[in-house]
Amino acid sequence: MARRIPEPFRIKMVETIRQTTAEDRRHALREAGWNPFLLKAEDVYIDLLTDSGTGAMSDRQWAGLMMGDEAYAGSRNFHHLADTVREVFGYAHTIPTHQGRGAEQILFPELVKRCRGQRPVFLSNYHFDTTKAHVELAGARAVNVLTPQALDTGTAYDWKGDFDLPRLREIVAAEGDNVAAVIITITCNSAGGQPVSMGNIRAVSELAREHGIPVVIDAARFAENAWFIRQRDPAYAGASIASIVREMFDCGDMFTMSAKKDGLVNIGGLCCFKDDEALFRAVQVNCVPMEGFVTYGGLAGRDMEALAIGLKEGLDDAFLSYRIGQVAYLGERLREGGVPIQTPTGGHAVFVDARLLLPHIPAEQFPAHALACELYLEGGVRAVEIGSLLLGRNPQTGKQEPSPFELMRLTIPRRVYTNDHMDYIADCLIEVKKRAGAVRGLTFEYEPPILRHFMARLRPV
Ligand code: P71
Repeated sequence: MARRIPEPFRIKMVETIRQTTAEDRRHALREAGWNPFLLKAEDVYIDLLTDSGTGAMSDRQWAGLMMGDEAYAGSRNFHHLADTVREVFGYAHTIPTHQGRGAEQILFPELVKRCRGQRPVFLSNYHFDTTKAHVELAGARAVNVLTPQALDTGTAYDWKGDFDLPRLREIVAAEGDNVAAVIITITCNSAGGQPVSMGNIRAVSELAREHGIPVVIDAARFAENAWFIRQRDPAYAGASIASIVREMFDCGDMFTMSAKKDGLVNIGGLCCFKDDEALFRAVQVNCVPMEGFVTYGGLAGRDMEALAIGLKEGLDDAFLSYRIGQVAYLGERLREGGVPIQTPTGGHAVFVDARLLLPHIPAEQFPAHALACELYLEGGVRAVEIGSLLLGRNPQTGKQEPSPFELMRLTIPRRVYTNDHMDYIADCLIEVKKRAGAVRGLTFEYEPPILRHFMARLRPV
């Protein structure tokens, strides 16, 4: 087993978390309709629902909060943020937003308006669920063009976030003017926090440029992607994270970002443009009624200050090596314990393959969700399903969409839990594995019509 990388920080403030009894947890889960989303956070011991907005800010970021300039327009913190974006990404124009989906809702309608075809389509390695929702709200289609290597969780491949390039070429040729944009999601969340290689980013960008298609980067986990490139691509072995980030973003025309991940803040997003001033102005117009005036976009001045600081802290070598190392350590413990996971382990989470762990539970009884419930009952650990429950039904036919994965995501917040917490999580899941055969599938008691996973109520079959 690889040596653990100790936390590159010391702890100045602590927040008590409460362990519960098995009886407490049974009661809480029943009350929550067998849906971890509906649990009270206080009934959770270790919360791995998401890495989004759940990280710990540094002393420097907290100090930045005190420097908030709460002017309605043109605050000093906005300018600090825009300068930081220019420095880190090389993009001239910045619009702050309240979070990632805020950026999506003001950008995508403009890309659809500019699309020359009659049936606009967005092509991505994999659209995250809010991204797909905003593509569809803008009246376009969302098509995923992920490398097939990502689907085989048991076989290691360095770049499971890559686009399937031959397939992308075919679709671009067939769709012609309908292609509104290509969205490169780094890292690829839905495939298991998997990186996209620099070669793939460059090839996708060149193909798009040949056809006059705009390239959007969905940048939520951009620093983790850069770290993987340095780790796995010998051409970048000696490169700085900052230089890899610049090279990745040189391949894009604009980016949307949920800053709640690698931006190391609890709230915030960005919508930025390299040099397309006309598009930037058009998106600014959308920002005002949807997010707020163009120099705050739904954020307080102090939030923008914390983000300006966080964007640069997130590039730190020692931090990234520890961060991704911690997730990898949890992955290794689970693999050693015989728990099947997406291999290699992702940047922000370990994705457990519930199809392999609970083969007796069919997709329509949501094996990964059943596993998440069982893990909560075992030790108060809250994970999240990324599978059939999340994917939902086809809105036209009402039939369950076939999901390429049935994964349970153990998402690790940044700088929050220690390596001892990782051991606890692994011990709990290995315990659940021992009784895997007895875990039962789930069926709906209440199924909401859209985004059902958030509010659904279920019961064991
Ligand atoms: C994640 C999330 C946030 C989430 C979503 C659903 C349930 C719980 C938590 C958000 C992303 C993302 C990518 C690649 C855009 C967004 C939207 N991820 N792109 O993974 O991963 O950003 O949440 O700030 O609006 O848990 P937003």
